[in-house]
Amino acid sequence: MEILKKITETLYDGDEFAMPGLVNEAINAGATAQQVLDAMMAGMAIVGDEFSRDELYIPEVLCSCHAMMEGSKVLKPLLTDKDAKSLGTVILGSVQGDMHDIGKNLVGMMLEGRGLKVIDIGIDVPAEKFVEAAIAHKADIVACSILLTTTMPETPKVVKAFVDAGIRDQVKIMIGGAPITQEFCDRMGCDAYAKDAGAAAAMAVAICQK
Ligand code: B1M
Repeated sequence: MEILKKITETLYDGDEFAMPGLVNEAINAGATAQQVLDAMMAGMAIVGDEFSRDELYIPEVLCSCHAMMEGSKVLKPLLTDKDAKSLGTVILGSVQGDMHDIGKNLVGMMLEGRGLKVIDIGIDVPAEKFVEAAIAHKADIVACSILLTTTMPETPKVVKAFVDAGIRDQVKIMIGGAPITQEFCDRMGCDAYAKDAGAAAAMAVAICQK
């Protein structure tokens, strides 16, 4: 579909003002919310490749992020069902030292879309804050987004914080993000790993239904 190609290009160009109109146009033309999301993510993948080769710089990357966020706002009602009865509660955050939040926000939308209550505690979250939030909200799952190889070592700190608080057996710890693998999840003693937002939502539902 031509409009999806345009969305990928516009995401790459970082035109946050054009994005909502294009997303609506695509939906009206019969594209699904997932197809539109995939088109935006294809643009972000190009941005990521060029960023890693120093062909794009942080201000340009941030323009693409804003375009992604404006597009996501239009998609949110299509990906979530506010009337769904809550299956369980998830504390969601990016680990300490990690400022990336686009993937985390998508995970949050998908979780809500599958009927989970999401408490988003933001970015750069220290291990103890995950514990405090889990206790305060009687959470079933703590979901940590990890985008940098340098923030991967936060994972054992989160696990240890739950052990130290004496509630490790009451909360499932789910991790995900570009550098995370199932092998890393198992080695760190976490309960679940999900590759992307859709898989995270399916995993969270399965955990809460057990
Ligand atoms: Co950053 N950054 N960044 N960055 N950035 C990456 C991650 C990088 C791979 C780019 C690169 O070099 N190719 C690289 C990491 C390399 C590494 O760790 N080995 C990198 C770097 C190095 C950095 C800085 C250190 C750069 C610098 O300052 N020199 C710096 C670090 C800041 C910090 O966090 N302390 C930095 C800064 C930034 C910006 C601020 C410019 C911006 C973030 C803005 C924001 O988030 N509001 C940014 C961006 C945008 C990126 C890239 C280009 C795109 C990330 C993104 O939003 N992708 C990224 C390159 C890339 O990913 N190709 C890059 C789209 C998003 C939908 O995907 O976040 O992967 P993603 O989320 C997916 C899955 O990972 C998964 O589901 C999501 C959707 O399906 N997922 C989960 C995520 N969390 C999950 C949790 C789950 C389950 C699945 O369960 C709990």
